[in-house]
Amino acid sequence: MRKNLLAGLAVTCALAAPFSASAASVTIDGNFTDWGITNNGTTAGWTPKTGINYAVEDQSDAMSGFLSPGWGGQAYDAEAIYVTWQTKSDGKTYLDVGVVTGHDPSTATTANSYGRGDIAIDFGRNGSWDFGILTANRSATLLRGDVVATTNANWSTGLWSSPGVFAPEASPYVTKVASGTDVGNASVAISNAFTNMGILGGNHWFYEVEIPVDAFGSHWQGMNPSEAFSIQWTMLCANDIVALNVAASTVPEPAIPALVLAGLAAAGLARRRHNA
Ligand SMILES: [Ca+2]
Ligand SMILES: [Ca+2]
Ligand SMILES: [Ca+2]
Ligand SMILES: [Ca+2]
Repeated sequence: MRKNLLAGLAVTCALAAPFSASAASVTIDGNFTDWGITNNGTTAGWTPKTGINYAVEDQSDAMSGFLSPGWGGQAYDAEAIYVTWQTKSDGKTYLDVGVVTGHDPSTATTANSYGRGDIAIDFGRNGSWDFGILTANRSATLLRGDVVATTNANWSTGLWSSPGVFAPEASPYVTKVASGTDVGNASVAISNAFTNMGILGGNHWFYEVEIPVDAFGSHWQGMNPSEAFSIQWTMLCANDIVALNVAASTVPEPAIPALVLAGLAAAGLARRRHNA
């Protein structure tokens, strides 16, 4: 009987495997329509497809341009971040990240303007930033698309020590990778400017990034992260930050529980019939 039950589960799991591969399949091309995001001038346009973790913080030039922790209005508005992961036909799992911002990616870093920052990931959510994914070349060897293993000392930080408090020497907000160990290669695409995103107006840009999870070592086991993580993006002043906390298993995989339950029910039914 027990053998039959296990055999039933094995069949069920085999059936379930293809469904667990992906909460959402996206292509890294700078186009956000595959995420279910729509620039149709509505608040609902920010909402992605089911199974994608996301946070939206769309702001405008109102409130004297205050964005928290800094100022700058739409030109420094970090607006939304999206996260999902998928296992592709090559058998490898990839973490996919999307960011929408009002900050022009081509903004130069000068006396009073600040360029784009990198994506930062803190596995374990313990305040230690473990990886950066580079959106631009940062040194002779740390280049756009590199996945870099870091400690907090490897990161540059912003202008603010807390919301509204200008204190660059005491800023806790990580912005770009300055040094660290290159552990992998991500795909990075950045869109051209687009409009009609949400209801607050302005120009917007979309960053689309895909990271092979083997770069994360023990922080990722098989198809899912082995621990909760924080992920964020900002620009080099950190005037505004979009961040998301992701639980170790937050991507809905309804096909698995349903099929496992069906398998258990079938196994139970078989056992009752056998006993009868
Ligand atoms: Ca895309
Ligand atoms: Ca905005
Ligand atoms: Ca914002
Ligand atoms: Ca950490």
